[in-house]
Amino acid sequence: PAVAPRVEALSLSGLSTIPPEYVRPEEERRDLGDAFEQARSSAPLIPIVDISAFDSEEADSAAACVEAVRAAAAEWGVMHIAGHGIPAELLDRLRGAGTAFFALPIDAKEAYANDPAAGRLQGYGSRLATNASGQREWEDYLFHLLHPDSLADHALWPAHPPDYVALTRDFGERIRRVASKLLAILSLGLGLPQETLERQLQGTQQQQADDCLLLQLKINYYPRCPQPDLAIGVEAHTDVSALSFILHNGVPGLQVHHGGRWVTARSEPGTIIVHVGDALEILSNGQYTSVLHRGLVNRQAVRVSWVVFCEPPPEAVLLRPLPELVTDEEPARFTPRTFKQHVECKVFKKQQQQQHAAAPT
Ligand code: AKG
Repeated sequence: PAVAPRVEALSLSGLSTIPPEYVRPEEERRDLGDAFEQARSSAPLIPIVDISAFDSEEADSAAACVEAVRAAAAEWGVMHIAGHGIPAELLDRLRGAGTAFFALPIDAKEAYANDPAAGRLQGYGSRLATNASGQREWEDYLFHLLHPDSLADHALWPAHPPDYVALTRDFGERIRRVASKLLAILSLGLGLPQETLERQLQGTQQQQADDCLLLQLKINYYPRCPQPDLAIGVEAHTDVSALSFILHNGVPGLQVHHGGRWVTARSEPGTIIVHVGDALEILSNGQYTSVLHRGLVNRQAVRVSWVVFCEPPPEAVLLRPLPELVTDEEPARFTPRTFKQHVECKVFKKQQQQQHAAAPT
């Protein structure tokens, strides 16, 4: 298969001008820039919520936690969560394992190369231009299913470093529990019983041996970029997931769209960033906001981020606004669709827009 050039190789070649396929359209370039510079600008701060308060004996603390998560999910669609219960040491070791994989020579990483054109999405990759205008993103990544363990293909997970599999599997199980807790809090935030959202996302088949919520891991590796005002690491998008969880190596780059401007996420040690994705926006009939976000690059430091997408099963569940939330005043804002249909429709719409943008007028 045609192997995409690795952005890491380009960056290491010491080039001072990036190849034209990485140069974003002029309209998008207007507000791009070096992530370190953008991080210095004053901007409102993404809310930080301590979810350990949900387990408090005091009803007031638990209620305040529900309200804080609800407000962040509604007004921002993103929050830093503290009190998630995943030991800082495990998070550090997980980051160490991913960093050690990316520290391998490119040739060694190629042993894990994916091949999206052949339908093999899991593995080491770089985004090939799928659009008519042909732009690429300034990042390489490693992508694989994380949970349930019974569906994970550990042969596709890095064998180096040797603790990658055990650490990553442990992290997956713990993030799964955090997802359940957040879905319970978010259900209460909608004024519904706490099991509502998870039950809806899992589907109604009770007899399944496996968990129906899937977790996918994407480790993003953003090399240094000599022209960060022309390139982008990950272009602006909302996630198709129900929730996404993000860790990073402390280098700025993630920006979320809020109040008509881009806000750069700060490093809040010990917290995990959580995004509301499209699936939750649909179930909540728009009460929770699927946050538009993007990844910027910079001149001085490699950025690495770990994103876990928590998704419903592709076809077994119909995503639609919860009937309790649909009223005469608040009619359904979304038509029913499976997760798979939602993803396909989104990709199709984007291709159409890009073809339209690239077509001669
Ligand atoms: C993605 O991989 O979909 C992202 O949005 C990455 C965000 C980040 O690197 O912080």
